[in-house]
Amino acid sequence: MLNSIYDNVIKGDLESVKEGVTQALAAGHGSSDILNTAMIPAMQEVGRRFENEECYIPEMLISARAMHGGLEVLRPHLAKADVEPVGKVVLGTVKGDLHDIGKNLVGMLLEGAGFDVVDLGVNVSPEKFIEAIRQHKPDFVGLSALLTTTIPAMQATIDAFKDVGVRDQTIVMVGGAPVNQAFADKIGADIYAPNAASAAKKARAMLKRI
Ligand code: B1M
Repeated sequence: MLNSIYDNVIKGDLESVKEGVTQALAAGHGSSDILNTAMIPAMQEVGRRFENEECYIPEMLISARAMHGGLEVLRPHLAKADVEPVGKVVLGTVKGDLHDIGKNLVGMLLEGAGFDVVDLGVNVSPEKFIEAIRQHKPDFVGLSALLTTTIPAMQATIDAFKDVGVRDQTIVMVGGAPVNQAFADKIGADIYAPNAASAAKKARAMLKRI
């Protein structure tokens, strides 16, 4: 069952992915099992094929669409309803970057951990993050980036927060495949999380400390 979800994400067969995830849940597979053993490895394989020129952007896009469909089926299982919000997060993929699957997953697990999530989407400018900080007064701002060419936008965003005096009003969390702890330290982020589960765990732990 999980193998066919894996194959269908790679093929980009949206309906089969949604059906497969629904059936896997009904058969008792846990949502994180479905994610970590089928869906995420499938996207990694798509990335490997793209790198080796075995597939191209249209194929990546239809796989991403299928992944989104599967994530929507998983959403209620990842995000528990009826939990009092423990804090608020403004989340977005930084300027110049259109990747949102990982960011969406982080959002879902933060919701599951009890956070109220304001998702600004992709290609989010520093100005838009600043506007959202002023409007929503979040406990955290989460910046996601998937490209080595867009991680400098994380630094630019944090610098812009300092320039307008909002840096001290919020905790900044960063993540995404090319990001690591050393980079997070270098740009002055408060938290680096390597994956969505750790983002939710670290966000909760940080709130308990303050
Ligand atoms: Co793009 N892409 N892509 N792509 N794409 C990568 C990232 C790439 C590694 C593929 C490759 O070459 N192997 C490569 C980047 C190379 C590099 O920078 N070194 C790449 C490239 C080059 C590009 C383009 C430049 C291609 C081109 O146009 N020539 C272009 C850029 C467009 C742009 O953004 N301006 C591009 C476009 C696209 C699509 C639009 C076609 C599509 C995105 C669709 C979408 O997201 N809606 C796409 C896809 C699908 C990928 C791959 C195949 C899959 C990404 C993904 O969703 N992974 C990717 C290859 C790969 O990752 N192996 C690739 C699954 C997801 C669950 O993982 O996003 O890593 P991830 O998220 C994880 C963690 O990183 C972390 O938690 C998540 C879940 O555990 N995390 C956070 C993420 N954000 C976080 C935030 C946090 C904390 C943790 O706190 C706030």
